[in-house]
Amino acid sequence: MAGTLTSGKIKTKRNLSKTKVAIVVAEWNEDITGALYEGAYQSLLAHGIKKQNIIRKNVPGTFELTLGSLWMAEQKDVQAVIALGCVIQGDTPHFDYICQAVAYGITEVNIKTKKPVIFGVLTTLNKKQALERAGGKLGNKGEEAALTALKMLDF
Ligand code: DLZ
Repeated sequence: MAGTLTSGKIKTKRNLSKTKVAIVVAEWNEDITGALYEGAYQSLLAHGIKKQNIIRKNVPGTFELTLGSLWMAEQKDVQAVIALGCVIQGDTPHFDYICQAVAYGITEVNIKTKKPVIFGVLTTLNKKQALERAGGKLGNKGEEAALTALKMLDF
């Protein structure tokens, strides 16, 4: 893929041994979001972030990622937040409302808290596309979200 590294290891200037990162995970499509979490978690560990400094919080669905991320980003000792969700298109416009709401919501949390809050939300037409991006043939977008967080921390 052009542009940026989406998997593997990156070099960071910052020493990450004291960096605290929150990962907020939507419970809808848990098989997918669980795999995204694993991708993000393993990547943070591989870059030197300590186990005890990776805080996982669950929210019911992707729509709730905005508030969950805000609560975590407002904590003084949390330096970055990764929001993970998976919205799969159904027969109703619900998909569009959730996707739009969370995209705006997460943007606002970035601006309000001035901390990196990473948009790790899959928005796919079907389950197959989601699986391909959650450890399948197109990689793991959770890992990609972790790398994005690390790059923003290194800004
Ligand atoms: C209601 C709903 C639907 C239809 N689909 C999804 C989905 O594909 N992925 C997801 O994460 N959440 C979904 N939800 C739940 C909403 O995100 C939210 O939890 C509810 O609307 C309650 O606010």
